[in-house]
Amino acid sequence: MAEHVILFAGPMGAGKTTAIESLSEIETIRTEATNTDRETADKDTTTVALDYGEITVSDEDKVRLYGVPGQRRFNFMWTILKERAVGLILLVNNDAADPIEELDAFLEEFGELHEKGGIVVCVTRSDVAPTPYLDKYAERIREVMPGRMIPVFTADARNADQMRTALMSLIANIEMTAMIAGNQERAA
Ligand SMILES: Nc1nc2c(ncn2[C@@H]2O[C@H](COP(=O)(O)OP(=O)(O)OP(=O)(O)O)[C@@H](O)[C@H]2O)c(=O)[nH]1
Ligand SMILES: [Mg+2]
Repeated sequence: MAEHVILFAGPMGAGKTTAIESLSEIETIRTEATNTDRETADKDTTTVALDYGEITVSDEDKVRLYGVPGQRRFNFMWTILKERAVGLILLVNNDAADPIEELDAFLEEFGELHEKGGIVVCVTRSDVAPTPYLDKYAERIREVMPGRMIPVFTADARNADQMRTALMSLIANIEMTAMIAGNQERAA
């Protein structure tokens, strides 16, 4: 049985806690506190340490789902959880003040996870704000991480099927990365 540790990162209100709740087969662990920054995200609570959930895929792979806080003042948790993860689901809410800048900032912070396994970008809340379109995200990814395979999806974090599609795409990438690394080791 293979085990994967997947990180959910992205700006405040992107839907990290919601996505883990949608996907998890177990009752999730949450660390929510009162949200004092309603200007950035108009919701009652915000994550202050982590979210945790689990899902089994293809009957044998257990996937541990960790969410980090979106607020930078809690970024000590980013460092701790980044170490453990082999893949990243980067959620960006399309109604953020500048979602492409958010994409950029989070790729800079978490981009190394591409080399460890893979990254998938999910653009959420595009029903609330239809633009920017996905091509703007793809363009920025090509600029800041040229030559890397980083899929971009539109996804509603509340929708388990959509989040599962993104997760399965990430796991396929992680397994491909592991296979290539294995082949290189055998050839060395
Ligand atoms: N309309 C709409 N709402 C969405 C969508 N995706 C997520 N949401 C909502 O957006 C909010 C996201 O909140 P959280 O899941 O707490 O966001 P988070 O990324 O964990 O935020 P922090 O922990 O504060 O960094 C929730 O109210 C979700 O129900 C979407 O695609 N459309
Ligand atoms: Mg959260």
